[in-house]
Amino acid sequence: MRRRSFLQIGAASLAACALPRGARSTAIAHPRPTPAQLGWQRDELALFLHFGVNTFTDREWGDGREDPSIFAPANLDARQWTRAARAAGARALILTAKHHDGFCLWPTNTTSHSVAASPFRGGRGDVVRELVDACRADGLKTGLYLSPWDRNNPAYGDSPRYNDLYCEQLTELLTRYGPIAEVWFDGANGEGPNGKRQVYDWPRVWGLVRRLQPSAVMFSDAGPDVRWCGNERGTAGDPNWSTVDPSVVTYPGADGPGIIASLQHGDAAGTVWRPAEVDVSIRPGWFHHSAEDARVRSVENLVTLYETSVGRNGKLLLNVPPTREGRLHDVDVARLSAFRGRLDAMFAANVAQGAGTWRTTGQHTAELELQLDRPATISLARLEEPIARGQRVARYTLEGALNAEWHELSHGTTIGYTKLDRFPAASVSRVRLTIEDAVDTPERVELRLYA
Ligand code: FUL
Repeated sequence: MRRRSFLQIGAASLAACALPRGARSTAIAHPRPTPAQLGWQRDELALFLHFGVNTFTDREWGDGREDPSIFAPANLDARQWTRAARAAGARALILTAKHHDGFCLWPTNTTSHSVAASPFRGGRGDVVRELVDACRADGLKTGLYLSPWDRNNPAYGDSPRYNDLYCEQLTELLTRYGPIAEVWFDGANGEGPNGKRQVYDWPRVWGLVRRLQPSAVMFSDAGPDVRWCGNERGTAGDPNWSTVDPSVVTYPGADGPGIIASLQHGDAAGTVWRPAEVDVSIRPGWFHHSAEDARVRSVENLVTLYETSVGRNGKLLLNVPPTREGRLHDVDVARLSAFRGRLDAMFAANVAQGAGTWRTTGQHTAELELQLDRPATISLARLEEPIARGQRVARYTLEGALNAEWHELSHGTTIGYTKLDRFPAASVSRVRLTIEDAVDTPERVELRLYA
């Protein structure tokens, strides 16, 4: 289910993301990530777990009228989820504690529409607790998705009353379970069971999370810490700045062409650091449907997702939905570990060994030249900026030479945390990276080269 149609990004909106003149002054203090944002980005991959009554009705969006008695995972094993996540090299898991249908996977005091009214563990179950415990046992971070849109709760649309209830739910989730690394605010929004539309109090919600879990990052279209990448197809924009103009997307669910462009590309002159999270499912749907068991993404497809998310300065949030059993499907589990195997093989042998020479050639330009130990055939480059000091590079060219003559391997716009460039295999003994434009004096870029 798509929450909005993806708007074609035309030349006009791309132009809006180009480097504006005003961004060129070194007097501007460019934003930098907080330690939490930095840790979030360095994790590279997290798994998303869509699980709830939809798993049992075979739907993508429940309408809130589901009977809690249908929630009956027979063999729920959160350690199976976390082991699969580890095998995939993921560092965090984010669970839909409540999806749009309003069914709560923890025994909340705010509504009877929860696991407490289900047969799961005899009505004494708590899926959030089981996830948190499993994550702790396997050294992973926990994240929680709490849908703002609630199609079950009668208070929804009665704005102040529902805002209180939503904050109470958040308070339960953020005080009962120890450290929570990420809180996920979905932008999908519709009417409540009473036909009313809700007016959210986002400043209150964000303030509450900050107070209860100061080290957590908050995701939404409007951040405040990490932003939606603007589509659910697994591709961050190119360019993709981690800096944004906060006046463009001000609340989750805002829509419009300028908004999608801003989510996809960020803004070179942006005044806040708000990197892009790329949420995408391993299957056509977000929830498990056995009819889709043969439609799990291939390893090649997952590698492509990695390249268009992490490889474009984003973070990959890959959804792998538990089945009615309460376990990840064998096909998905096998695909996850094969995916990691493929990535490990891809990055096993960096031929760019030895020190290169980095030269700043102007206020916004620089050059890195590497002499390889011996000639090598390469087809993949991994570029990394030291983003703890911000994101600076706006345009670059990568060239290689075997003898005297240089030829272009790739060129690009932003780099940020990581930029991955694939190009036709080329034999080289020297490689040169030219930074042609930057929003500030470029810092040394790390360059790795692979076959
Ligand atoms: C969307 C929701 O409507 C989908 O069901 C899913 O949760 C996805 C991650 O976000 O907005």
